Amino acid sequence: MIYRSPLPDVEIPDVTLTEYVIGGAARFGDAPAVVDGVTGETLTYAGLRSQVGSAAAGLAAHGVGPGDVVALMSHNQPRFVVALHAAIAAGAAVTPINPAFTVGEIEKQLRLSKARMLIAAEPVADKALAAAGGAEVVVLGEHDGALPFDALLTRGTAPRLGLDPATAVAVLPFSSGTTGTPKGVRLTHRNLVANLAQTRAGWRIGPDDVQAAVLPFFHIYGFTIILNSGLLGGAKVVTLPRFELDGYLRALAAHRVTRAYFAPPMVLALATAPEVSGHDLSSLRFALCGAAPLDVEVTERAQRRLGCLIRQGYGMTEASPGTHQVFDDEFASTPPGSVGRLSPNTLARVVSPGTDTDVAPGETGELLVRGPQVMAGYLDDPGATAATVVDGWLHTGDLVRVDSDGVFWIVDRLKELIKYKGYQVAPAELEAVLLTHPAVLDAAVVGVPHPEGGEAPKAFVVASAPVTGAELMAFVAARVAPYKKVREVEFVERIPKSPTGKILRRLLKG
Ligand code: AYL
Repeated sequence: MIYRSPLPDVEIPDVTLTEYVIGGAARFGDAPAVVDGVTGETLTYAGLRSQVGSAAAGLAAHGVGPGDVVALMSHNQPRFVVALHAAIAAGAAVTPINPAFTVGEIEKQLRLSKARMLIAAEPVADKALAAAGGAEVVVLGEHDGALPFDALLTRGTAPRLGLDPATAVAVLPFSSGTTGTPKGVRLTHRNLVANLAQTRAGWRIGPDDVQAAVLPFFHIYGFTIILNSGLLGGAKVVTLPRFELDGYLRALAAHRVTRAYFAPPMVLALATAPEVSGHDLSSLRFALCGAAPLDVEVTERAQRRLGCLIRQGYGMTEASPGTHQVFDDEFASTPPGSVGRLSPNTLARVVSPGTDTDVAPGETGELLVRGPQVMAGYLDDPGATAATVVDGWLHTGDLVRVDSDGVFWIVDRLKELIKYKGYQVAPAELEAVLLTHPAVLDAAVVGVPHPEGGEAPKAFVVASAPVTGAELMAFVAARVAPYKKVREVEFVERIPKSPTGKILRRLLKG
């Protein structure tokens, strides 16, 4: 049984991501494209287009071109957008790096992605320089030892490259997928253009819209759904570097935000904090939450306080990311606990996990999706690619149910991935860190419920020498970004494993 979108297929233009997103910017002229919600610094559509063109020319003159990977490590700010599209327009693939990463984590992503340049925000320039190795460091601003990004702005325009959108990789975000450690996800220009065209069919974003962009552009949700969808529609995108409730509410009111994008912890904060009633949020027309499960009761409380419906988005990095949508026209009629219906040009199956057998309609099974937004594959990992995309079907590792209206409900997560505040935490990565501790003989990490994070990593450890849980948590914390921290340790005599050596995580989850 193959499920289809209720919407007709859309045409996918045969252009690069940057041509698609800002090629039409001339139409929006001096309208604001990206506004820094903290400093008020404004980049107009005309300014964005000319800065992207001249920075792309500068990068090309600097030797950056097709086949190169440029890493970009920054919080949300207007310069992120210029650097991103300039590197893409120069023909490079951009690998976004979380600025909260440790030097070791940055080094690893640079090494795996083979990045030749690292463009970093000023506050994380020292980490960038410490991690860079052979990559050249460019800074958004000024910093000793790094080339200022503005030095790349020349009088030129973006080079004409003749890239094939169907095969050239535009963005290389990292995801652990259904198993193992983070891998580069090869998203082509066509994958991303497709997902923007698909998204646009269900959500009308126009020049009158103002999008609040606090969720990071270095994650695929912020990247496609908030930033590039907004620019494509001619909206004003207001950037905030981090979520802090009061500043966020002030930005919503001051900029008359029409479309807000949340992850579950933000909805939880909005549902409970008294501050919400002190702000004029009457401009809000649309609010979306995605990246992790959202409680219906929390949704209802938050939407009452906001005076705006909140519905869920769903997808994954490997699908650019959107596969399901609650369409604008169906916002009120779609139940808040669901993730809506299939986006155009997207097919789905629901199978009995580990098999190719469809479950009966209405039954729970693993979601498989297929469409032009599905990645070209993982970087340098044909084994993981073959296990994840089988005959064109992306295995999501999520358990879902489809109701008789074709509305999908996420029931559970089958894959080992942990989501802390919507961010990916790969158990295999934390297990590898734990195993480097001299007193750790064996370790397994699973997600357990956590009040603010939704879930958080808990480690089961077999010790070979005296060590405390606090010591092990500090050991991991020194080596990974704060959101990946192990927050609980339990000592055990052995880790349950299958005959082939696979950790039986379900047994540990209890
Ligand atoms: P990644 N409910 C439950 N789990 C979810 C949801 C949701 N609404 N959305 C995402 N997930 C989980 O790669 C699910 O396990 O991309 C999925 O496989 O960081 C995994 O997160 C993918 O994590 C939108 C709005 C996509 C948001 C997103 C989030 C993409 C996260 C489309 O319209």
